[in-house]
Amino acid sequence: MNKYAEQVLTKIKDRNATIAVIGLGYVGLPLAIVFAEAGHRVIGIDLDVRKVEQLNNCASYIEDIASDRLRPLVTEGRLRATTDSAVLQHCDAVSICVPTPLRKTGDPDISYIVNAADEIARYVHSGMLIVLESTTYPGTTTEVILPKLKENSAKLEVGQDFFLCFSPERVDPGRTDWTTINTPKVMGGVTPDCLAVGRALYQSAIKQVVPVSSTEAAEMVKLLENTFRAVNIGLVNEVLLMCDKLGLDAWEVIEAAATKPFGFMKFTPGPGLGGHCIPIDPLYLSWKLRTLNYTARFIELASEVNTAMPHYWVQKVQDCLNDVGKAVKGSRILVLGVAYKKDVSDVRESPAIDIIHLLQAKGALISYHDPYVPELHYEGLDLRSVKNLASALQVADCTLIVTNHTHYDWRQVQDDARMIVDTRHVIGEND
Ligand code: SAJ
Repeated sequence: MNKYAEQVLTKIKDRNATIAVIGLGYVGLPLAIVFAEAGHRVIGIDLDVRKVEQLNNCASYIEDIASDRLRPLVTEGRLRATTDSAVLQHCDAVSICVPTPLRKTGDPDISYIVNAADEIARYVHSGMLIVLESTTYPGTTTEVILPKLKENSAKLEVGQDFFLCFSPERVDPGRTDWTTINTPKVMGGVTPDCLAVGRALYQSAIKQVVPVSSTEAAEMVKLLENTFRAVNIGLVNEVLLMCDKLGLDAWEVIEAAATKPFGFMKFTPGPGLGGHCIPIDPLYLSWKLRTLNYTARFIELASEVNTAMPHYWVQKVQDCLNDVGKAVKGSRILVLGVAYKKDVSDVRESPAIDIIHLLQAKGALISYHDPYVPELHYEGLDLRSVKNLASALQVADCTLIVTNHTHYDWRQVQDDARMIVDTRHVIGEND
C-alpha cells in the first residue's frame, strides 16, 4: 500500500482525520453524526444556509435525528457545518450525499453530483478519500466523477494519491430499527487501495461494510434493491387489476399467499408509487441500459403499471359515485392522506397529487386531510388540510383513502363517511 493510503489509514485509526459530508439531508446529516460520534472531526457542507445555521445551533431539521444528539458533537467541536467548500482543502475524506432526481424528461439529473465533483476537484489533494453515496446509474463514479478529479490535478493518480469509492445510502427516514450505524454498508473502490481506505473510514463508524469488486457493482447493488421493490409493487398492483377482472379480493389473495413461510415476500397494492427513491432509482438503471441499446423491460413495465394506478382509483371513485347517481363533476371528494406513504410528511412523487389533479380535471371539488401535511403547495396545487375531520367526512360525497397514516381511527372514518374508496385496504371491503 502506498504512502498516501497509509497516511489516511493512520489518521482514521488515530481519529485524527477531518471528514467532510456534502449534502446535509436525510442521508448526509445522519452520516456526519455517526462519523463525529466515532471520534472524527466532521464538517458538513450544504448550499442551504438555514440547514447550516440550524446544525451549528444544535437544532435538528431531520425527523429521526434528535437535537440532543447534535449538541455534544457541536459544542465539543467535532461537528460543524458551512456553505464554503474551500474547507475541502483541509479534509482527508469527503462523502457526497446529494439528491439525484429525474429531469422533467424522465432522464437522470446528476447535476448535484457534478457540482459536488467540480467543487472537490478544486481542492482534491494527495491523501484524500472521496466516497459517492448518492443513488445513480452504474458508471457514474468512474465516468463522471473520476475524470473531473483528474481534470484539475492531472498529476494526481487515483489509487495512488487520492482514493475513490461508491457506497450506496440505505437510509429509510423514520425507521429506528435499521439506522445508519447498523445497516450493512456496501462499498466498491476504483482500485483495491481505494476500497481499503474507504472501508477503514466507514468501518470506524458503521457496524458492517460489505466490499464488492468495483464502484459499478456497488452502484448496481443499490439499483437492484430499489428496482426489486418497484417491480414487485408493480406486480401486486397488476394482481389488483387482475383480481378486479376475476371478481376476487386482491388483499385476501395476497394475505393468504403471505402465509407461505418461504419463497414469497408480501407487497400490497396501493394508489401508486411515491417517494423520491422507488419511482426514480429504477429509471436511472433503465436509462443507462438504453444508452447500451438494451430495454430494461421489467423496469419499464412496472413503471407503466405503477403510474397508471391513480387512473384506476379515479375510475373507482367515478364508478362508486355513479352507482348512487352522482357525477364526479361537482361532487365533494375528501382525500385522506397526501404523503407518499404512511407516517411521513413527504409528498414528493406522491400518487395523491396525480389523483387530485385527475379528479379536479373532471370537475370534482377536492379537499384533503393529512396530519403530516398541513398545507399542500406542490405541482400547481394550493390546498390546506381540513381542520375538522369528522364534519369533512360527513359532508364529502366520497372519501378517498390514499395514505394510511397510523393517526387515523378507521372505525370513526367508516362511521362518519358517506362513501369510502380505500386504496390501502384499511377499511376492508371498498364501498
Ligand atoms: N408501496 C406500495 N406497496 C408496497 C410497498 C410500498 O404501494 O407493498 C408504495 C408506498 O406507498 C410508497 C412507495 O411504494 O408510495 C415506496 O414505498 P417504500 O416502502 O419503498 O418506501 P420508500 O420510498 O421510503 O423506500 C425506502 C427505500 N430505502 C432506501 O432507498 C434506502 C427502500 O429501499 C426501502 O426498502 C423502503 O424505504 C422500506 O423498506 O421502508
